Amino acid sequence: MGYSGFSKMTDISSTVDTHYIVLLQQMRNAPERLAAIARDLPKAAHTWQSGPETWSISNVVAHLASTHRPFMQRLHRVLTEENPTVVSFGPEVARPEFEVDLDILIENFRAGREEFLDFLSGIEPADWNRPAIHEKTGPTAIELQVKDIIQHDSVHIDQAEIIVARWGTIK
Ligand code: NI
Repeated sequence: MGYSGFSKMTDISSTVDTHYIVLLQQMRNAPERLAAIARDLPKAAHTWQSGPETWSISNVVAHLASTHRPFMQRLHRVLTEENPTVVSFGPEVARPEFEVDLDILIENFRAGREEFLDFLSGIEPADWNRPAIHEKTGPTAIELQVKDIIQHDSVHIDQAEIIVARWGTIK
């Protein structure tokens, strides 16, 4: 799949502490994990929803891909402003797209994630502690935001696995 995590790890090891490399590697793994979940699914399953209000696996991947822009804008503010108050965003901002091929959605997620990782790899280790106030959850910092992204990935990867398991029971 053109995935070369170890060479990327070597690339950034000179500027980022090992601790942060582990976090960046977890972020880098997410598109690959979704690709693996989706790999053997027939096309009909890509947009299948278990109910009218639930997400398909395509919706999940599109949602994850669309979180990059608001997260990067937020982290750019934390880097350039002193303890800024940052606004909350949810699926209404990170909106799932429809009518886009799942393979393209996964590729968009991968490309956006690589761009995000390039951005994070350029941050000085000390800047990972830069503070901000999240309007809903309170004091935060770059490192905590990155951990939130990893947690958010994990929730939606679990969701994708459940969707695929349900598809398996109905077809
Ligand atoms: Ni979400």
